[in-house]
Amino acid sequence: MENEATLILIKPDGLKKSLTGNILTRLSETKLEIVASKMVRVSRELAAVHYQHLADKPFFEDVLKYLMGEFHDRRKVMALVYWGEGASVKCRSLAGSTNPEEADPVSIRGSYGRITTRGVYENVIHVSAHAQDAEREIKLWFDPDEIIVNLFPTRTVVETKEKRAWL
Ligand code: IDP
Ligand code: MG
Repeated sequence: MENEATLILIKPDGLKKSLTGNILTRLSETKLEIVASKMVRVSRELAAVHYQHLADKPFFEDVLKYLMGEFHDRRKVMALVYWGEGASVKCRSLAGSTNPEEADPVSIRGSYGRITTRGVYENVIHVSAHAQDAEREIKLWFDPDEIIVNLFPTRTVVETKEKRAWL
């Protein structure tokens, strides 16, 4: 297997249930390297582009609200990039199936996920499906300078954008 990167999101239910430590411990079994991490307040636009492949599904709206934290009073997710051999396959295997009731009971989703009465699969984490999806998703969630290795080709841009600085 080749070295590749995968995007992990600890979704708002994972944060609210205080599962960050458990999830990171489980993922450490992969021996992959964490090359980026941050907390993100998820805009509707970001959620919609992230889940663009579900746009025609009846649960699309609820999945956006879920990722934005509207069901959990936690308007944030933890985003991480894991890097190494077979990163997506290894992390998805630990995550378990999309439907938490069908997921292996000892997988992360099988252990901690649920289907809500609204029908949303609250499955605690996101893992990119494969290297190609991972590239699209990592570029969506992270800037090159937020990742400590060079994953993809970059260009230099001159920005004049205002930003906050410490007083
Ligand atoms: P994945 O997260 O395992 O890659 P996707 O098909 O990409 O699965 O779906 C993205 C997310 O949308 C899932 O993690 C889950 O939260 C939600 N979802 C997917 N399919 C369903 C469904 O049939 N009903 C309700 N929610 C779903
Ligand atoms: Mg997916």
